[in-house]
Amino acid sequence: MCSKNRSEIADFLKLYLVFESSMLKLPLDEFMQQVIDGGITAFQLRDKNVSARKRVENGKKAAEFCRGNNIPFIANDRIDIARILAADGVHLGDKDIPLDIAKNEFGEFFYGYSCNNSDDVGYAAAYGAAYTGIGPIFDTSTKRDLREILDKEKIRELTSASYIPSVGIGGINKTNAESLKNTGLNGIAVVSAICASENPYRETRILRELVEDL
Ligand code: TZP
Ligand code: MG
Repeated sequence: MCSKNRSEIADFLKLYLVFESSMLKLPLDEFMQQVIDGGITAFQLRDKNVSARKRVENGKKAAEFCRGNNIPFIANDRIDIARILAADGVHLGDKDIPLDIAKNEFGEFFYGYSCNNSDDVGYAAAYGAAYTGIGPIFDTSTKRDLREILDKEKIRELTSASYIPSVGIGGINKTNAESLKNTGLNGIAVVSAICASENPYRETRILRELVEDL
């Protein structure tokens, strides 16, 4: 657990890995070592395709790697799991526990909030989200019930609607990451581009280089 200022948050959003163990081509330990060596800047335990028990088991291992390498560890949706794993942050969306209630009851975490429109950004700002996840940026099969895909103009509108640092998500990979220049995003969040890779180290390195001059 730790508190972070705005510029620290903006820095760690550069290359934010959102983890799904069901996609991995390597054992978890090897995968974690590769993505850390490759240069991820934040880690989110999403892991929606496994039981809560397995998610906690995976999260324990992943959190150890993160903690040993100064990578913020964020839990998706589940504040109970965040607490069990002593996460730094929790990521919530419009179907999850409301941000204001979560912040009041579980104030030890910083909070990220998923945004698809200006109402979401207004809500994130009103209730003190530390960062916003803006998307989907491109089409993706990783998430069901995908919201409206955002064009560059819309992304710019949402990033400039508040001072909250923001990370883009949805279908981002090495072929399209560069197109996000000048959108106001502080970084990219990826699931399949890294999790489903045969060579997570190489994939992470390439993406990290691409986002250096976002
Ligand atoms: N939220 C919006 S799109 C998405 C989430 C969690 C999935 C992104 O996955 P991928 O594999 O990087 O397209
Ligand atoms: Mg959620």
